[in-house]
Amino acid sequence: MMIGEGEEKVITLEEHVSELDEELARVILKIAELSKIVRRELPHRLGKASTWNVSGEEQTKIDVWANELFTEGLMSTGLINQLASEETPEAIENKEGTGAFNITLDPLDGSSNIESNNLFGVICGIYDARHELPAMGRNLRAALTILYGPLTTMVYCARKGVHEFVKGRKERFEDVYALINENLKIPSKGKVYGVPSNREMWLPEFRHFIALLERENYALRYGGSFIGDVNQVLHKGGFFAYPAYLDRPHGKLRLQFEANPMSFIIEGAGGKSSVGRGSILDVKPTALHQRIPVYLGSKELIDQMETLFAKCRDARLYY
Ligand code: AHM
Ligand code: MG
Repeated sequence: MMIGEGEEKVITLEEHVSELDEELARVILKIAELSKIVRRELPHRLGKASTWNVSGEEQTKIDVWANELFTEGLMSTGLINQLASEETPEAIENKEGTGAFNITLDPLDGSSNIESNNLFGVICGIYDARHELPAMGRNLRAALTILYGPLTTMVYCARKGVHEFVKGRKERFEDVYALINENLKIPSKGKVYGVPSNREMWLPEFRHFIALLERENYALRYGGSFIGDVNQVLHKGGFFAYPAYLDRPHGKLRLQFEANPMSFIIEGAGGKSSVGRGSILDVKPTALHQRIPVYLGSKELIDQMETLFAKCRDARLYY
């Protein structure tokens, strides 16, 4: 359901999450608050940090600062038992052992897009504390993404549909996330696809599948921002992949920080995720920062892709 311009009633994120368990609602609201601080601070913190994260990627100043902000902000709630961030090698533990949740955090995914003012955002996974990190995506209690684009939007899924909010929908709600889409459902086929470059390193079956999409006039829309690229698939239907490559069989994206929360949202909206054969959410993790090939989107397309892959014995297709 799209909330129309003429509607009088604005439903805030705070009102919407009041249906959830109170502690879970508090964590989601805390992340929303922190995301607004990052939005405000962005223009003041441009530039490279001259440091590298655990995956060997150069960090921006805002990567480092946002990571500290989110980590301190979330741990200070007393609701978090373990917090793992894409930006730090190990998970942080709550010494009191009081927290109800374990959190995975990508505080600024796609931050290499900042320089050119393209899309990036926050990705968060929330597990009950009994699921120690690294955890299986199927055990997620909730996941959310925040997209810093022309609009600042937030999508959350807590096992009861996928809902989208925008910051500043009306003047008197300038600093508030307000509902714009409730129970988003991803179209079963779709219109767009997004895949990264370096085609000569794609596996032959993947190349074949993309050729099929191109023959059916799917439009290529790839911005190098996982949240942005998947958000358009969520709205328009279609396909996104960061696939296995001949020289990088695990692709680029990280299971805990990127693939699991996004797959949870896509599946929550009636789409599918895949690791080549079967859902990403069923992958048993082996390491906190492990990478994994990611295929997700409209149900029909993922089914079609898996059928094609199944005809081939190449183990690299199956992670
Ligand atoms: P990051 O976590 O270092 O920002 O990297 C993840 C980003 C994703 O948002 C995006 O899907 C991917 O990297 C793009 O990679 P590429 O530049 O290889 O297309
Ligand atoms: Mg990332």
